[in-house]
Amino acid sequence: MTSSHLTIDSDQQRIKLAVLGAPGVGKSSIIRQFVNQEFNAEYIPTERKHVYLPSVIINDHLYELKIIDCPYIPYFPVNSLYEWTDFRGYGLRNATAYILVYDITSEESFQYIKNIRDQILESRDMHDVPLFVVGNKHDLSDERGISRREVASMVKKHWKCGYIECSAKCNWHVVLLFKELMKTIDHIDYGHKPTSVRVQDALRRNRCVIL
Ligand SMILES: Nc1nc2c(ncn2[C@@H]2O[C@H](COP(=O)(O)OP(=O)(O)OP(=O)(O)O)[C@@H](O)[C@H]2O)c(=O)[nH]1
Ligand SMILES: [Mg+2]
Repeated sequence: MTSSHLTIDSDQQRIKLAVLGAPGVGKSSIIRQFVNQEFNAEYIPTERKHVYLPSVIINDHLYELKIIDCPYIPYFPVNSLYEWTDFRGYGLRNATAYILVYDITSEESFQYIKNIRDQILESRDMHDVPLFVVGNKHDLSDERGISRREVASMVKKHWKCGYIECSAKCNWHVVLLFKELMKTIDHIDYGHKPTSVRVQDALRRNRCVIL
């Protein structure tokens, strides 16, 4: 008889992931491929916020994800007033992590995430808030608009962010990108915090009863 030795932390973590990028780069497609294993070739621009709530296990820790897929935002809300007036209810300013998606065939879409990153960094404390850059539409590599090496070196060396190319269409590296991001988040959560801090975190979240 086989048995699973997986032990899951009872202190389940809720993680809010905001997926941002220029129109049509494949944000919704990546999320739907990850959550529902489906792909639609027809382009239907996202017109209102969608929330996806998959759970994942990484390093034996259970995380409840809240993935935010929102309509294209022309700029990141630099303060909560802007968030309230222009992007009400998107909840972008307090995300646990950001996935910045560009289309590898479009240099313009990379420029968009460059600007959004600058705006995010200027407007909120990004300590322990990972940014992950994703070059989508890898199946269209022949039409690549911007050098992979250039982007990868800038993102990894200078931005100090994770970088991955994927194809939502072919379901290539989609799971890997979430896995890599969750590894980073798990490391932040468990990797360098002493136990006492973790216990205090749990207490603050009211998830721990002292007996
Ligand atoms: N070839 C190819 N097409 C893709 C891929 N991912 C998405 N697409 C197509 O690109 C178009 C836009 O995809 P969406 O997922 O709607 O893009 P989006 O970023 O959510 O767009 P907005 O909601 O308007 O911001 C659709 O026609 C998709 O079928 C991919 O990996 N390869
Ligand atoms: Mg969309």
